[in-house]
This record gives sequence, structure tokens and C-alpha cells, in this order.
Amino acid sequence: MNKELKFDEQVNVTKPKLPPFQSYVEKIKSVWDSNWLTNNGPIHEEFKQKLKTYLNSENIELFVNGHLALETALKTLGGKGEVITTPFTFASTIHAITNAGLKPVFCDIEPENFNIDSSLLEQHITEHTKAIVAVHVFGYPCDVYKIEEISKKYNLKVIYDAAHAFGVTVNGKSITDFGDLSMFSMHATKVFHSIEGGILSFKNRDLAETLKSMKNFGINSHNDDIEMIGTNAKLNEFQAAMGLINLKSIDEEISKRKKIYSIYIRHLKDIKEIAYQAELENIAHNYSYFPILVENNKLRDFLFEEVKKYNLNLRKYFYPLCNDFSCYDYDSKQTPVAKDISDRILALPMYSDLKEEAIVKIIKIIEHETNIFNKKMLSVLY
Ligand code: T4K
Repeated sequence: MNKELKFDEQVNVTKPKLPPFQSYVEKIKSVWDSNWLTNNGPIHEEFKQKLKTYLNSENIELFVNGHLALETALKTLGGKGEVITTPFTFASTIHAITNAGLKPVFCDIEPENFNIDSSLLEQHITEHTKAIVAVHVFGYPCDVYKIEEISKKYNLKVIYDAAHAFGVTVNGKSITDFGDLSMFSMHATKVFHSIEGGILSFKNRDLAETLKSMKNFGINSHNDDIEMIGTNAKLNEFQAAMGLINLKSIDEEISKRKKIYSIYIRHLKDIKEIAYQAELENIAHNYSYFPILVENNKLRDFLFEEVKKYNLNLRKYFYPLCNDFSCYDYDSKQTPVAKDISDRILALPMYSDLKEEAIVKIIKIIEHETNIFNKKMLSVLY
């Protein structure tokens, strides 16, 4: 270990953005005046309107977190059936599908952008298929045009887990323009957050009443009866206030992250054992994560462990693959590309107040430890 490279304080993969304390206090003052804390309060409604404008979406419902938003969206499909999805995602995607009474059918991913491989989708379609649940992994959009074409051909619904994709555009169009429904996470670790929170953006405006009711125990505004089995997934006024304030600076947040991305790639270019995702044409990205692909699994695991000595806490997003979880009975052999990516992936720190000198240090640590690993490997060989 090179002691000079050690960080004085822990550097994590992300650091939630907090607005100036006083601005939050100002915003939540009205909660004391109105005595209205949750259940579609005035700050919730203001937040919803502002999000509609920012995401360029006519239909939006807010949830207490992204996971319950996704689960609720999946429940609107009604009944049993299969959904084609990716194993290279956070546990939430697959748990939401399963909790909604549906069966995930795993499709392999593309090696370049880690998203579901649209050229393989058709081979997974059966008479039981209800939907495609694709994830815009790390905010990189899926092959949205091809997915739309296939979904029309087979009359399937498309639900995007857009947990990472807040603010992303494709050919100048909001990411919400694609698919029947998109779910955005507003968890503290995300590029845009409301402490915890989730957004559903959807095309069919008739869904609004159903979603409102489902997140409020199945209660509806028309009669006393409870016509569906709902849950409690409402976003409260304190969450909405945090979201509203953070929304004001979201463009600045993304542009700071863009600079961080360019510093990373400028310095990483010389480490031949490390690859990173290129910027895509026609995509306005949000730089939500900075994933790297390490040459092999042994080096990835070595780096993950060794950098902890420098107070650097990285994450293996996403390892293990969801089709390797012991709570399920699936098999990652069916998705070899995802297996390979998951064995080599590592997320580096990405947050707006990450300083250039910290980035340079992170890369030096990786370079230094990679050299140590290579020497060890050579000594084993000879
Ligand atoms: N679909 C996808 C594709 C997702 O990635 C997610 C969530 C969801 C659905 C579900 O959305 P939500 O229901 O969460 O809205 C984190 C987040 O908890 C999770 O939201 C996120 N994806 C996932 C990719 O990352 P962990 O287990 O890695 O979180 P944790 O606690 O280890 O935090 C990560 C780092 O952030 C730590 O190094 C410390 C730092 N941190 C974290 C928190 C919470 C802070 O500095 N302050 C904090 O308050 O899952």
C-alpha cells in the first residue's frame, strides 16, 4: 500500500447531495402552518407539477420509494404471466416482478452498455409473456426503438426501470417518451433525490386513478368500497420538499458530473486493464454512476478489497447477478454476457462535489494496486 495515497476520510461510491440547510427549513416551515404531513399534501402537488414539466410527461404519480412504484406498476398488468427482463440490475427489479405475481424470464445483455440485448428478446417470447421490463442501467438508455418495435409486433407492454435515468434524453426526447411506463428512483444515492422516493411516468392517463388508489390501500374517490388490494406507498411532504429544492439545481448537478466523467476518462486512458463506458451520440446522459470494467474477475476482486485500505469504498454494481440469488432458483449460465460483466464490474465514486485531486488519487490507487496485482501474478507464473 502507498500510504501517501490514503484518504483522510472515507470516500464512498456516492454522496447524497444536500441543499443548503436553511433552504430546506424554509420549505418545510409551511408543514407546521398547514399541519398537513402526507397523503397528497400541497408540497407533494407542487412537486408533481414541477416534475411533469422537467420530465416532459403529462402523467406522473409519486411514491414513497422507487421499489414500490415499480411493484405497483407491475401489478397493473394484472394476473400471472412472464416478463422478459435483465439479470444485470439491482435486486429491486426482480423482487418487484416476483412480488407482483409474475415470473421473470432472463434475457442476456449487451456487452457495451450492459442493457438488455434487444436482438435476443424475441427468442424468449412465449404465449405467457405479458411484458418486457428493461432497465436503463447506469442511466444509459436501452435500445428503445427496437424494444418498441418488438412490443408492437407481439402486443406486449413495456415497463422501463429508469431508476438511474432521471433527466436523460434520447434524440432530444425525454426518456419518459419510451415504453408504457417508466419508474425513476429518487433515493438519496441517486443523481436526483427526495431522500427516498419514486416516480411513475405513464402514457395511459386512465392509469392515474388506479395508481393513486393502489398506493393508498386501494381506497378510491368514487365510493366506499375497496375494489383492489392496495398498499401504502405515498410520498410525504418532507420528501417532496427535499425533491423540490434539489430539482432547482438538477441541471447544475448533471453538468458537474459531466466534468467528473471527463476527468476520469482523461486519466484512466493509460490503464490498459480498465475499460469504461463511452459517451453515446444523441444521448443527453446524467452521469449517475461511473462504472469500470476490469480485465478479469481476480483483479476486480483484488482492487475492491485492497482499495479499502486507502479509505476508498467501491461497489460491485451489479454483483451477484439476480439469476444467481439463492432466494430464487434461476441459472446465470443462461446469460453468459451478464455473468462476465458482473464478474468484472466496479463502480467508482461519482458525486458532484468530488474534487479533481480526489479523482486523480483514486486513479493512482487503482493503478498502483493493479501493478501490485500484476507483479503477484508474474511471481506465481515464474
Ligand atoms: N431499480 C434499480 C435498477 C435500482 O438501482 C434501484 C435502487 C431500484 C430499482 C429501487 O429504487 P429505490 O426503492 O431504492 O428508490 C443503493 C440504493 O439504496 C438503491 O436505491 C440503489 N438502487 C442501489 C443501486 O444503491 P446500496 O445497498 O448500495 O446502498 P448503500 O446504503 O450501501 O449506499 C451506497 C453508498 O452511498 C454507501 O457507500 C454510502 C453512501 N450513502 C448512502 C446513503 C443511504 C451515503 O453517503 N449517505 C446515505 O444516506 O443500494
